[in-house]
Amino acid sequence: MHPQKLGTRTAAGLAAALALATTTAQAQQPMDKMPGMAAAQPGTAQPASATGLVKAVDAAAGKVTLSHGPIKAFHWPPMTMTFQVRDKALFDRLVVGKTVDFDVVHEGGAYIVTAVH
Ligand SMILES: [Cu+2]
Repeated sequence: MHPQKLGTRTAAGLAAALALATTTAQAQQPMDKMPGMAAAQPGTAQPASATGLVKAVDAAAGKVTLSHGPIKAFHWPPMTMTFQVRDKALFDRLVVGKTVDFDVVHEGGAYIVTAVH
């Protein structure tokens, strides 16, 4: 047995394991759910305008799924995603299959449709 060598090897192994754990933890930082959305500015209360095709509505849950074009204010590419809808009256204009212009705000970590044109 060579206790000193063993000790050195174990310490080196531990350091490597710690380095790996740190890297893994950094890789698991919470991100926005959709690819390409990580650059969204948190707390952007200014409404952004966009155009989207209504894919699905869930009025009871207050949600709409839109296939929207790029939203520069949020640094978003075109994508399909679900938004919260602020006012249930907006569902009158959120009809599946219809293309709408809408305003969206980023508030409290959620993306909320505030107007439909
Ligand atoms: Cu999106």
